[in-house]
Amino acid sequence: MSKAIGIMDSGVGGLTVAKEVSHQLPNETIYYLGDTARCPYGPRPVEEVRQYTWEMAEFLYRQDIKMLIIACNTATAVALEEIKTAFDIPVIGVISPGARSAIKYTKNDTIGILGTVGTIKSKAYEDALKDLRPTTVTYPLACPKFVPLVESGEYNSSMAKKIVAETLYSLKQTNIDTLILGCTHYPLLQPLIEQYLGSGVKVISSGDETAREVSAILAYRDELNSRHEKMKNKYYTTGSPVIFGQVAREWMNDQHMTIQQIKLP
Ligand code: I24
Ligand code: DGL
Repeated sequence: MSKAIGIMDSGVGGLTVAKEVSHQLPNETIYYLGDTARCPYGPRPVEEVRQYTWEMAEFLYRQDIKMLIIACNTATAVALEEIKTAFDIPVIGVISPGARSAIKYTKNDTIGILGTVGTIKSKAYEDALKDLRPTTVTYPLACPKFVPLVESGEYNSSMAKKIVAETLYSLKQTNIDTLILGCTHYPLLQPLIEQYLGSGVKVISSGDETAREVSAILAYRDELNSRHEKMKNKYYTTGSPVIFGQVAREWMNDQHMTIQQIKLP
């Protein structure tokens, strides 16, 4: 089925999920929407995030997609359940795939969770983990400095190393053997996070795990594209298409992308 897969995020961070989807499913067309004009969502009140997430979902649904991925952890935490029930296409978020993968890896049932203030406050990861295994011990930690750090482009600097160490100091004192990166931006800090916590902690990127689920869902529904059905990927942004394009082109290395600025709602 030649329809596109819709992927939405508060900004450019969800491109980490889009890249993984396009890598695993090269025949698929992606329509990506980044609400860069209103990014970040992480520090915003729940009601605001819910409203914005609905607006994004309705926009992409109108572009005739076959499946919707909420790539933003903060948006997934507050709005996935209600959006899922409202649409007649599969809608998936990034939290369940990340939680399932963590449960698979942990040996001592002790799992750390990193996310924005909104994601951590919602307790969505803790709920997902406890649903899967009620005895799981969780250590949730909001990391409000990480998104600005990655967006400054300094995610490999000595300053980044220092911020990672300061932020994760308390977590290093625990006996977690698995850590969920519950935010689109954190995979860019993964090398520093792994270095600081050491090889005893398995680090899991929720976005990567989500991409793995997409092919399973489309295969089950017999809706995967055949080789000739791939169309040009489209990128929609609520902010500057020029700045969006700079990050998206470098990250996706997609020769044929079209970028269009849109207004929500
Ligand atoms: N990375 C992110 N956001 C930015 C950035 C970045 N600028 C440089 N790099 N800017 O997120 C956010 C603000 N903009 C976004 C575009 O619209 C207007 C507002 C992480 C992106 C993860 C895919 C560094 C950088 C880059 C290319 C790829 C990856 C990356 F330039 F981290
Ligand atoms: N996309 C957000 C998330 O995964 C991070 C950026 C933001 O705060 O909007 O939670």
